[in-house]
Amino acid sequence: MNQLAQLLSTDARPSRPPMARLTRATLGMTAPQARVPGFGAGPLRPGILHLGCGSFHRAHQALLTQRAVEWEHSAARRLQRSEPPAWGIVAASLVTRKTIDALAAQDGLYTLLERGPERTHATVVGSICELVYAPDRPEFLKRVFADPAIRVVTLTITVAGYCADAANRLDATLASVQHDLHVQPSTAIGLLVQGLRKRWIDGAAPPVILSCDNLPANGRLLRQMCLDFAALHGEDRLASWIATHVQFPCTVVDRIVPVTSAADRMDASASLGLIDTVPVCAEPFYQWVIERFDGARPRWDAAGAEYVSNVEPWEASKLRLLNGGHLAIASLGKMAGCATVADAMAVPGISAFALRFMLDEQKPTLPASDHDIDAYARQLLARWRSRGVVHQLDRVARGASTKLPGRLLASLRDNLCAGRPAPCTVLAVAAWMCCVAGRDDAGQPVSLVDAMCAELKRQAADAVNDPVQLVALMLAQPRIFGDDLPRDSGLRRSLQEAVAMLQQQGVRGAVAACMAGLLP
Ligand code: CS2
Repeated sequence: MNQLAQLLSTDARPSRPPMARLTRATLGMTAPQARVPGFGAGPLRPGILHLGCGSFHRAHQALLTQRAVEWEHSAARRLQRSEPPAWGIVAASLVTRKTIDALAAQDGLYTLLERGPERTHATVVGSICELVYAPDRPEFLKRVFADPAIRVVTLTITVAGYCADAANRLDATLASVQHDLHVQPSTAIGLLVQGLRKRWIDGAAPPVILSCDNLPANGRLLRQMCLDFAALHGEDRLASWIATHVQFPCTVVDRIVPVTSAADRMDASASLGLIDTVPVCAEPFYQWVIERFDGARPRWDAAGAEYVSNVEPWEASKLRLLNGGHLAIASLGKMAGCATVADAMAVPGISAFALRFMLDEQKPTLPASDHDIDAYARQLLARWRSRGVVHQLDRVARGASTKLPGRLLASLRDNLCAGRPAPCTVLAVAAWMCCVAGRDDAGQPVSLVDAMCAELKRQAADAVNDPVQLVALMLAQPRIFGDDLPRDSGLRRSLQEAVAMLQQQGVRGAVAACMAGLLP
């Protein structure tokens, strides 16, 4: 029996009463060192629908919503105003039911462990007021969407959830999109259009749709996907209503949120004095930059979010330095046999490599702004090196083929066009290719969860020792490399050299060669 199961078990410690489960009824029993929602134990009235109830949402938007609502409640008390607006979150999961069921057993409550280098703070988050596993309750989800009380719909559905093709249009060749169009909606895009259609028919105001995924121009992309879906469904008038009336602000979200481990579950339960089977943990840092929009919204700004007129400078530095850096570190780190980001950062040469990648190759591709990119890059090194959170490389590398275009290849293109060499980026892309081929420096298998490239992995395994064939196979994937990069013979050669260097010298040797200017 594992430790948590022992805590849950009634007969494991007969002399002590078993620990109770975290619920709204037991919230008052929480140990004093844990913060609890400042608005009391009862569920908030719904105001937000969230699609994609993963740990990132729970460590980020759900926490900031809690803080915003706490702020609104205390302002209302201070000013002796009536009850503040309702901003409870109806959290829907579209693909997995496990977390939803576990959260439902805790009335939507869970612990957020914020792990700094020295201390961990535990906060019970209570902003989720209802939970739904969408495939089980499609009618309920429709009713929630149609409810005018829902003024904002937020999304964290991962890059793949947008169903976009290489040209950033809805990929109608996907089976999920075909199913949505001809049977019934189950993707986020299909569900959004279904919900918006109902508001349109009802003559009701639409909610604001807020993408919180790490994608370039995430709001504009989401809008395009919805317009394409409505058009493909033969609903041009709906598409034009969406185009005119629905706001899709762009956002930039940032917080490192590792996979919750058994130790986190034990820690959360120990700091609460109550069993919590679904805590989340995160680094202390968080950032949320939101393009200004009209209409009601929670006071997320009082909780640390920023409303700005143009998110582009934040977006570019976040995607290219943080997420691009992460992907580079994950690909090299996995090849070096490391398990976590902090482990990879400890491999000789990787820290200096990461800094050069950010300052020499990513920074020149960023739009002009007054952001201090050098300070940002150094702060990132500290965040990546921190052993406060255990951030698994497997998680960063998950779905890498969908992350590569926005995080590494966009800047590579910019650098190629400007005639600037980008050896660190080339080495990072080569390391990803070697990961797909499936053997690390020690000849051990590399695990890479990437639903979009299962077939590619099978083919790459045959090319594991042949740089020319491996690079050719990879570049022949237009979904990842478009049709311009494969035509660049200089890039092809650079990638072949980098792959060969990784195969002969391993990650340490290849990174050293790159830093010494020996890789193109
Ligand atoms: C990571 C991100 O897994 C990944 O792709 O780069 O999840 C990263 O941790 C977050 O964007 C940090 O805000």
